Amino acid sequence: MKSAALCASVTLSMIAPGIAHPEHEFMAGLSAPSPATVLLITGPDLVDSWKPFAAWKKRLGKPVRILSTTQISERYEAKDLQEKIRRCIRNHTDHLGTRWIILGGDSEENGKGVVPARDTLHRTQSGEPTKIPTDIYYLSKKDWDSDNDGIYGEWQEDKDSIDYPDGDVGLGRIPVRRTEDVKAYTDKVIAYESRYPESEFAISMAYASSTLPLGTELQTSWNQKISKVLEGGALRYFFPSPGKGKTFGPTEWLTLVNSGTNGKLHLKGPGTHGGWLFENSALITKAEVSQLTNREAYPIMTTTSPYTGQFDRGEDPSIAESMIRTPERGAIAVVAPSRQGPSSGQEEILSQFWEYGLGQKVSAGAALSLLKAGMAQQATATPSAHLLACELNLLGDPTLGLRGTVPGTPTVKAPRELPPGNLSLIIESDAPHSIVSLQDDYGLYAVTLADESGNVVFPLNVVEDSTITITVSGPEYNAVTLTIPVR
Ligand SMILES: [Ca+2]
Ligand SMILES: [Ca+2]
Repeated sequence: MKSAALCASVTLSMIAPGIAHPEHEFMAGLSAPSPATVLLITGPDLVDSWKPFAAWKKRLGKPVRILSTTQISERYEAKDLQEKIRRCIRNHTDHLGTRWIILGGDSEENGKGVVPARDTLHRTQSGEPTKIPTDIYYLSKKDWDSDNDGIYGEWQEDKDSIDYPDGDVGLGRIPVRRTEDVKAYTDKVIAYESRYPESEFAISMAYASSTLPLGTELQTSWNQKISKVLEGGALRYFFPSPGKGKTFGPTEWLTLVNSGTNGKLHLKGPGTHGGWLFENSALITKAEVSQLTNREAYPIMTTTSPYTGQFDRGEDPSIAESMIRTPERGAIAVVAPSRQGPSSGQEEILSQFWEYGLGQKVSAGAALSLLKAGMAQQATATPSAHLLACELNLLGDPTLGLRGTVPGTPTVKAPRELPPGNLSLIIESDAPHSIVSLQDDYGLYAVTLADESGNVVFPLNVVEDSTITITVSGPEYNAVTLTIPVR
């Protein structure tokens, strides 16, 4: 069977107005053997499990290359797996047009787990040496071990070989262990990108504090920052205020998430690996997460609560992992510290995640990278800022947009069927500037942007008895797919 061909002009003439981190940058890698906008690294046993996720992302204009740690280990020369992974990632970001890195597996201490983290050396506030899983190492141009002693990220000895993300590439870890975890997370991503609530959910943010009243100064500061980037939206505060008889405990927290009204959550307060801590030692743990009922209304969360994002422990899951892994409930992505987290003076750091993600409309992964790029100067100067840059992680899909507007579901018109041969396929929608992808059964693939009327023309050669699949998507839309038989 002859495979279908596309006119080159379609794929080469694309523009991406107003998108700071364009979905289409993989086209820069056209000369590469296999352009991969997204590189997903996982364990050999989970490669097949990730394929439906990759197929979904491809429809949305983000082709995914899946590589297993075994393949990377075989193809790259370096002294250990983590260094091979770093070199593989740099090869993809420097030469193959890759814009997002997904670490598609959990990590455990001492270089174990599905996708092991690189542990780097730090000192705690009391001066004790401590190792921290450092996923930004994987974006680094350098190897974090100047003195070549196998101890990475030493403050003095390795200083010359430590660097920070520049904001161009987004990275996230989806800390799954089993096929069921991958399936559950894939289902949540598809819901987030195609069935996102068409309500105030997108533009409502809740800022919750589990044990302390929030000061007016902090509220004013967040109001100023968030109101600039969440147009027409609302920021609401939740905290206990005993003087006014107001409580905010696990019950209120569950109600908050279950209400399906706040698509963005920030949580402040004490925490542990296993849960968020409230007054009177009450906890939100994995057990409470399993009782949530927020099906298909999955928020993006940031939290400054210590250890809630400690993905690398043998004991599993941490509370942030429960939030993203639990099927049909919880969150779609969580930015959380893997260790102590920000001091009270640094508490506002995560407001920048929202400012970048909503203000510059970049993906979750790029928003965290930009935040860290902004920290670089301080991190180079002070160990505590360096530690913070290493311990804040995005757990979840880094390619996701933060959804700063109420999305709509496009109405898409296309021919019911097509005759084989050369033709101009016209797709009409009510979705201006949407991302339109086209695929057939034989590997044909093109992505383009709809014009301001929502229309696209694909000049192509279609093959008899095949099926053309069209998907219309975008940051302001719920993705719609239709299929056109060729007869
Ligand atoms: Ca060293
Ligand atoms: Ca874990």
